[in-house]
Amino acid sequence: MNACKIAPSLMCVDFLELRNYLDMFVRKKIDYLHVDIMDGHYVPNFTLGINFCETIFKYSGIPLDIHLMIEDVDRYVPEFAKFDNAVICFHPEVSYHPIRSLELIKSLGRKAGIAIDPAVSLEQIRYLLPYVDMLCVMTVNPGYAGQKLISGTIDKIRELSGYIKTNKLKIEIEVDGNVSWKNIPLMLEAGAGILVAGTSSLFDGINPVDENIEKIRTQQLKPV
Ligand code: S6P
Ligand code: MG
Repeated sequence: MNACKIAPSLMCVDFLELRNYLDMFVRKKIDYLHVDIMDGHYVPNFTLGINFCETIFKYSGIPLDIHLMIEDVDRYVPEFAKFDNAVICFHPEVSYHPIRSLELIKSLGRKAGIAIDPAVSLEQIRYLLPYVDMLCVMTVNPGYAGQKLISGTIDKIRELSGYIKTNKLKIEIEVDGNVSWKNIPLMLEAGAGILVAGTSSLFDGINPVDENIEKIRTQQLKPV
């Protein structure tokens, strides 16, 4: 099993401690900062925004993993594409022409991804895959942290991973939602390569976050 990448979910941090967390993420060579962008329409919640992205990227230089949970994707992509090395994911069901949205992201020099709602199947996104750099497989309903895993989603990671290998596509699989100590080995075994770590692991409120980073890095080596 290859080393997995870790993308801390920043909607789960204690904002009063943000600077300390960013310093530590730089020290720990964290791969991505996962930033959830919600508009109160596509999902019934609001979270982080463009100014937040500007602040944390300017300060840390860590590539942003931008998870758009918004309508009107094409209108906002250029705003988020200004962050070097970012990967930008959107939910294809909210774009009239998702291939056009993927091409827009790539034309602006960024990696393009799609986020897959728990109810969306491989069949529904098959024709998008040749244009995709990353799949963000959601294992909870989009909108909130701290939810329970929806059954069947880990099997979907396995199915997608098999499809990617069979078709020799170059796509990384990220998993987002209830990435817990119990679920991490199952998700990795199924083929996930990037873990969005939120309240179920990194920010579990039990151990310090820097120790939890090490725990994830160690845990991935253990057999399921
Ligand atoms: C949810 C969002 C996620 C959450 C993450 C929280 O809509 O896309 O990125 O931040 O799932 O993790 P946890 O461990 O609280 O489920
Ligand atoms: Mg997310």
